Amino acid sequence: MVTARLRGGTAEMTALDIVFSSAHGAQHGEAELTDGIFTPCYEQPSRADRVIGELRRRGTGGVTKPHEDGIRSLETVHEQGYLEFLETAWPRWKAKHGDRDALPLNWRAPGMRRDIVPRSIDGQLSHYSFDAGTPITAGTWEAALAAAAVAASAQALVSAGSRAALAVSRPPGHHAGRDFYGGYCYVNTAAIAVERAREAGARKVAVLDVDYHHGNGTQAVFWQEPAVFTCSLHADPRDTFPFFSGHADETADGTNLNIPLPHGTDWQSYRPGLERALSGIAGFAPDALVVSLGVDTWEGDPISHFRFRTSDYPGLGRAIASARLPTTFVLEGGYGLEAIGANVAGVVEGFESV
Ligand code: SP5
Ligand code: ZN
Repeated sequence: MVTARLRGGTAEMTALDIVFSSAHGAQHGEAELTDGIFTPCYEQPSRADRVIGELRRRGTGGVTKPHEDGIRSLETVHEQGYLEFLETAWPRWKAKHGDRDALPLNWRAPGMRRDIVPRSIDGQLSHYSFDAGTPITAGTWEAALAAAAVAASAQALVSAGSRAALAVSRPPGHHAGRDFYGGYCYVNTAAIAVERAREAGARKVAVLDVDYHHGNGTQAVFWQEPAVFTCSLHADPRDTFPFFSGHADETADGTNLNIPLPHGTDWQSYRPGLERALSGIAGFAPDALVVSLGVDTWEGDPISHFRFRTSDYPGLGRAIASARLPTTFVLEGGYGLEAIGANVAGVVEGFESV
């Protein structure tokens, strides 16, 4: 059974458990389609390398390699047919089209068939994806397996009694559903952490998603699961990707809370929404918390429109710590390479300071 470790009034300087695998580097996409052109992928290996480099430089926590099995972790969240697709997509694509990244070209319109899984790799890319920003590459499966193992391992450490852990996992996960990928995400690492917590005895788990984008995949995975409360603060999907999910009226009978915010939101204007989210979580009274930690809320992020400063992130971490729950942070977005390390470190150091 997971129990919140109660802390006294004094700051307790237990180092954070950090889990990292260099296998994330196997996912190295060439280009995504954005603004009408192919642009080098924003989601690139240097992101996680910068984060782990900064955490090591600061000595924020002890870094370990994953000790949980990637496949087994994936099977707790994703459909078997989807996993088989993901594992075989690259060799099938390469045999047909050569050694360049696999991207889909079309998607179903309303009224078209959902019940038919196409036979061809091209049709399957269309069937299982929802955007043209998420290339399948030679290393996608290896990296996705590693990301799953990293997230499950971080949660396993928390479920075993650690106060908090950080999964420095890549590629990110919160846009991926049980049987779809998109938004730079192939497997849902936060959902994997949730299921790992439940395996260890947590009866109720909350997810707090602070990435700039709505966590549509996580919301979809747990939409019909009353034991998991999902909550996301994000840029209003009327303006921003993923557009078709993340609106305030998506409540799942009270087990989902979306807080859409306007472009230009800064830390001060974010705080009331965060308080609402934390109240929602407190009302749900979970045994554990999983945080989808995206730092694409940073003012210099190349694809986003919030205005967090690097000096704001420790305050975000302190606010999350006020939930007084065993907490697993899973890395999501954040594309400003010069600040991604400092911003992630700021959150977890702020958390640890409470
Ligand atoms: C995990 C995560 O943060 N995924 C984000 C996926 C966003 N995909 C759409 C990005 C569109 C960016 N277009 C702006 C380019 C700047 N000119
Ligand atoms: Zn994002």
